[in-house]
Amino acid sequence: MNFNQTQFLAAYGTARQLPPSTKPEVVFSGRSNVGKSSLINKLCMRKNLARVSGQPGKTATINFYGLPELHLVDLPGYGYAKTSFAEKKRWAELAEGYFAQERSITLLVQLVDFRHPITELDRQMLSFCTERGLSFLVAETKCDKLNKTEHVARASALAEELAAYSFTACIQVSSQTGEGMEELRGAISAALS
Ligand SMILES: Nc1nc2c(ncn2[C@@H]2O[C@H](COP(=O)(O)OP(=O)(O)OP(=O)(O)O)[C@@H](O)[C@H]2O)c(=O)[nH]1
Ligand SMILES: [Mg+2]
Repeated sequence: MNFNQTQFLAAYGTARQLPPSTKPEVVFSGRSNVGKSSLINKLCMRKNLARVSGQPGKTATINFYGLPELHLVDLPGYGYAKTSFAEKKRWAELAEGYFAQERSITLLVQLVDFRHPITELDRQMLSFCTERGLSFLVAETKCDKLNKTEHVARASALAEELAAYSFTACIQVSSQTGEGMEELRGAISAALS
């Protein structure tokens, strides 16, 4: 699959606007600022395909990116503390609206920050994926930010935090160094076949 041919397709501000699935969808979910947009850029070997920002809550729409074989779906991030009630409602409408539809979700990539314990909202999302029987994998982001000792400690702690959920793979990734990208591309290709 030629990930570098990915093109931006559209941004949707409400779930109602979403067109029916026309291709298998690979969905990226995770809390605000965890690195979803950065991961999509690195995965596709592109600098500015998805908007990245140090300010959480950058992606406030559901963004679709197209490859010949599939669509990549960038969901807005959840759980940013300073988000207003109205914005939280908007997130819920978008994300819940997306999952309430009959969509051909081939794979969900759940991003969690490698450095920190998973949050309550991460757990809710992981439970949702597990209960719904979605095929999903966990991408542990920003793994470049830890030294070797911290890395080992977090890897085993995170394995315990994630033990209750039925994901198919767990991949340490970095959008800085590119770590884990080949594995992630392989998992996406495998999910399609
Ligand atoms: N060091 C490091 N920084 C990263 C990595 N991934 C993302 N970042 C940084 O984290 C910040 C947020 O990244 P985004 O990709 O915008 O995060 P997002 O999940 O799309 O955020 P929302 O759109 O708000 O939901 C940016 O400053 C990125 O440069 C990574 O793997 N390593
Ligand atoms: Mg984003």
